[in-house]
Amino acid sequence: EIRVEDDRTGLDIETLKRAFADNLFYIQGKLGSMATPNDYYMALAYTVRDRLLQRWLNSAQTYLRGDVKVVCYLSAEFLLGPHLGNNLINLGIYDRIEQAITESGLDLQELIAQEEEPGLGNGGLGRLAACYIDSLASLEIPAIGYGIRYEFGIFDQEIQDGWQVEITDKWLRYGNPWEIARPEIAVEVKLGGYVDHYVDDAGNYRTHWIPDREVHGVPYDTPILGYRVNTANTLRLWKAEAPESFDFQAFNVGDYYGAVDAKISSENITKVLYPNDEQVQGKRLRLEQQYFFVSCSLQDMIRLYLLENPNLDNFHETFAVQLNDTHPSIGVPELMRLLVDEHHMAWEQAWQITTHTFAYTNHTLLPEALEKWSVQLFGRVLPRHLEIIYEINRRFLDMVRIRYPDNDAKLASLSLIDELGKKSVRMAHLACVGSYAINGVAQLHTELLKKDVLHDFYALWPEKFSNKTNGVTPRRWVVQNNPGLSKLISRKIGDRWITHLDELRKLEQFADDPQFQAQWQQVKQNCKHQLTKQIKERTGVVVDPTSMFDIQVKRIHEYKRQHLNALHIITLYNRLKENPDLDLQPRTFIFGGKAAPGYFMAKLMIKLITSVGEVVNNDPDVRDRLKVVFLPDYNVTNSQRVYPAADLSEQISTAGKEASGTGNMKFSLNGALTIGTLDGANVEIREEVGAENFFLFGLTTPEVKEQKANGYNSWDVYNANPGLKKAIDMISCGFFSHGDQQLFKPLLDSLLYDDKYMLFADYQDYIDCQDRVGDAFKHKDAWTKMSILNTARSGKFSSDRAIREYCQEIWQVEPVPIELQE
Ligand code: 26Y
Repeated sequence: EIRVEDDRTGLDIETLKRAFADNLFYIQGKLGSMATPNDYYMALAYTVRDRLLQRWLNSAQTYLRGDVKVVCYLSAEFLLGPHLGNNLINLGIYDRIEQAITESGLDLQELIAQEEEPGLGNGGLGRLAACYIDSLASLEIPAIGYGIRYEFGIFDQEIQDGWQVEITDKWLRYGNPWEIARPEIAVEVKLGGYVDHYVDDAGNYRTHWIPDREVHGVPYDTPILGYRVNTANTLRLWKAEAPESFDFQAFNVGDYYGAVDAKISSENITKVLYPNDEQVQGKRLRLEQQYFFVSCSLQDMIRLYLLENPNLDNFHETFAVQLNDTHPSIGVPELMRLLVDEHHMAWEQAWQITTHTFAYTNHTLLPEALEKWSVQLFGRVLPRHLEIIYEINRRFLDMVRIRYPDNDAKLASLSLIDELGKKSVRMAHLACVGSYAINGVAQLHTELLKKDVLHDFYALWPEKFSNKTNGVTPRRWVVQNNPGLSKLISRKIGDRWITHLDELRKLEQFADDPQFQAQWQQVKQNCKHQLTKQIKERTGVVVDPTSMFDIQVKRIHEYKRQHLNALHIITLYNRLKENPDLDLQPRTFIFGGKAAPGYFMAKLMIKLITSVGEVVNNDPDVRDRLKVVFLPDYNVTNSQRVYPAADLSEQISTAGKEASGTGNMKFSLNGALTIGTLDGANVEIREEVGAENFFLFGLTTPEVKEQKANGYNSWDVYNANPGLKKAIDMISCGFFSHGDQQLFKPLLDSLLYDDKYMLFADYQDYIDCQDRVGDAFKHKDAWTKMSILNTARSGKFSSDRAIREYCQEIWQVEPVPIELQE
């Protein structure tokens, strides 16, 4: 019997080659002779997508029909990174596809490199959402990711004359083979207008919201395949469209342009991702974005629920809705509105359901990142929601009054409305009141939430609070990005570590084994070679792959203190100039990261780094021992070669400022040692890998507080520390700016006369610690042992572990394996 494998599902090499050729011809409409690399990429992407559709449809059907609880992860950001390589790995067909592509006369790596990554996020919070949906699928948990299909994601960064320049991210330009639009289940979202209250014929109080604008939300679905399982969950991103292609009424009275204008204004809602993280701007369009995607998502859940249930009474038993920070917290009054106004449920019952549906993750301690909306703006965009928030607040404060009689200060500090200054809605308070669970993202962060930022809520409801330390997916961050290391590990301990990352502990026994150490060093060296090549291609700078790769990649922020790192470079430079014979470990300092376009100080930090680089890299006295590289356009794709190549990971934020950090975990997993403060998850990384395998420096959170209380004065520190003074004076006198003494003045003034983030307080300890790092790096075997132990002991930082904790302790959901019937 001849078995003809289906072109769209078959996995043998011949079928894969034929499917690839078919897609090139029938989907891209190209012959091999005219195909571009992108055509080949698209043909391959469709070949792979075909092979996961069965899993995707079976998963969706199982969830719909079965009596299962589904996690809905609501996030304004999903920083996914490219899909192709990841899907090949999760499907387990990487090698076969590689062979099929090679036999077709092409290079798989080149095709993979064609994919424009969906950069639908800023940084940590968005990337965390991407790791979490990977783990949810890999753990076979029924889940839907809900978010926004931004037409333009995070901007592309170029460096011109040492400054950041922003370029529009046109990621959809050549089409997106991974998404499927579902216009048949589009929903309507209202905006603006006013509210009517009336009594209906049966004597019920009813509310009617008369909006002044309506937009359609069209879902675009992307499959999220788990690792070597049949589960393929859905990421459902909403695009805003005008309700009609244009407004016929306006058209008929002759206002064609007016009609098209209305269409443009509707579609504006999902045009572009706001590129600032941890700095609220309070823009109307941003509020519209948040409401738009949350309303679409909740309406979608209700639609799905009513397919199988007669009413909404047990909605919360089917859906656990996680709020990724306060960005989707408008969901609390929106679910109340849908239940009470649209489905005519009593307030008390609706509140019961709402407060058993939502759970809230906080991601920040910075006051400037806590969302507040002016009551005035809020009322204009969401008049009904403002009423509902006032009613939630009234009932909430009645409860507070019983708990704290005659305590106006308590009422003011807990209220959902900030009455000081410009009246505003506090979104974190709304999220706390509307959720049954509240969590921070690292132990220290959760403690600080309980003690400071959300202290009053903790006193009210201690049982709602818990910690869920962040994690990252080992599939992308080790298997995909570091194949050399993955193969070495699997040869030693098998490959169960990919889904049970704690098994990396089994590497501990080889940490002293000279042969294993040599192999480990070889892998690291290969990765450094590859990054060296990429640095040359992308910046023109030639670096020495045997030097220590000292790397800081993350968004540019004052609290993350990239400028402290720069002060260390200047200090080393000065030492070498003073003493050319100094026995100094050669180092390559690598930076990467974007600054929010409106964050002047962050942009100046980039200019400082590139300016220091220009001097250092071109000075023949130090050239062979120090190099400074600013890698432009740091994103998921460009990070791929970075983590595997690192010797040293810079995690140097002011203690008490970084909620968790996740880059720190990616570095440690890939065998980099960390130099870091006791901040965020650094604390737990150090606990896991052992204090002897971690370079600790800097003030602790209580010490920072104490110094500030005792009148910390950076000017005095500057005058008392000659090394620091010299570094600062050089910047100030124009040594790095062709004599321009004005250029860096704003940055220097902020350090000399305020130093909010305590750079000067930590300077000397940082320098001393870096000296220990330099000494340690000279002893190759001891360093390699520490590197192995970092990897071996980082299993805790898998997003699988984090997601298991969310499932058990917050969502109460269980795995639902998917059958793969043909
Ligand atoms: C409100 C708006 C301006 C805003 C937009 C984005 C506010 C904050 C953000 C993003 C915050 C963010 O990325 N926070 C990071 O979350 C990571 C995942 O939990 C943490 O590891 C990291 O410490 C934290 O800074």
